[in-house]
Amino acid sequence: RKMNVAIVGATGAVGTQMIKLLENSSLPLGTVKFLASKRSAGKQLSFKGEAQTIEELVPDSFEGIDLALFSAGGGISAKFAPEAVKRGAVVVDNTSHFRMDPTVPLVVPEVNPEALRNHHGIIANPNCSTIQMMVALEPIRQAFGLKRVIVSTYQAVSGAGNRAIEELAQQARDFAAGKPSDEWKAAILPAGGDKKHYPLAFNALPQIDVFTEDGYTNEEWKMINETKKIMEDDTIKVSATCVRIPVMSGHSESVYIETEKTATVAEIQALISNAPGAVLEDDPSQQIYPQAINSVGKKETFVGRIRKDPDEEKGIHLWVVSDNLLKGAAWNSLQIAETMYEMNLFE
Ligand code: A2P
Ligand code: 11C
Repeated sequence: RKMNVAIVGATGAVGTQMIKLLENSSLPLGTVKFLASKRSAGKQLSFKGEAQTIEELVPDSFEGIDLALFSAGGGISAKFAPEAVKRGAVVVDNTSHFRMDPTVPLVVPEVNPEALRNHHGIIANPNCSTIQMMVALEPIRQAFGLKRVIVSTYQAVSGAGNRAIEELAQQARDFAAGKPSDEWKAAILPAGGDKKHYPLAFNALPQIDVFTEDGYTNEEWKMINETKKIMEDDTIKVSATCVRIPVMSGHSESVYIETEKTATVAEIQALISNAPGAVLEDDPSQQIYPQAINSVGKKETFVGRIRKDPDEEKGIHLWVVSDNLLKGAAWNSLQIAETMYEMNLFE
């Protein structure tokens, strides 16, 4: 049967990518509905070459919808995802709102697709920086065990949405025009909801999302908690430092791991080469390594700079890059829906 699909946040940085991916999806599409705020209602977006009018999101938007992909912020998901489920839709939610709810599967299809079987209408899409790390680490975990992860991220501004992209672009124009940096406007970054704002252009901000009382940010806690939930192992030690850099799209990560069994670089490279969703780009002699700009528009996660720690026999360093709007958000969400369809999980 045909599937009627709604995209919530259709005008956003992630929603725009969801629409593009849906045009080429393996799902048997019926109707497609684009939902956003009142501000966008009545405007048009193109779908498969035809104009489609954006509608204002209201509870009844979900009448007759089979699949709703949400990416309009946690507050919107909190309020409207239950409304969609009440009306018979399956929700794949790209916000952090439901992720740690024990009744909600948190899924990276390459890692824990079986968790989808236990859904109660809502499936959570993990945080972008977590997802790409899972794609790289799961094959290593399966073969050699995983004891510890220490990750530092270099995250692109598109993770913070369209207004943040525009803020960085304007600062770059101001720089080019010779305007001093204390005159650049910063109203959103590092975190829309926080008190102070700093320019990102030609800068690095060690804050993504707001701080918790222990000195970590929410983004760092997402990487820690989500890793354990997706890998279904609370004993893995995880710590993270999340940093925003002036890149438009493509998150990069320096990942240090300690495995249970000793592995060689060649063994890790072979695992990554054969891993679903991963691409090995690792040849220092030819200066081959993953780069954020090369990841844009691709669904895969790119892994390179694989090397042993000089002092820790079971320690390995990797550089992991992926398009945060695709595998980190829109593609992982749609891939969850396609996987559920293949598993016959839509009644
Ligand atoms: P709109 O463009 O109408 O404001 P981004 O992540 O790029 O900032 O995008 C956020 C998305 O969430 C946009 O599609 C935005 O729509 C949507 N959104 C924001 N607030 C609401 C709301 N109250 N109801 C529905 N959609 C919303
Ligand atoms: C960023 N990771 O790059 C964030 C965006 O929990 O879904 C996604 C936030 C989330 O800013």
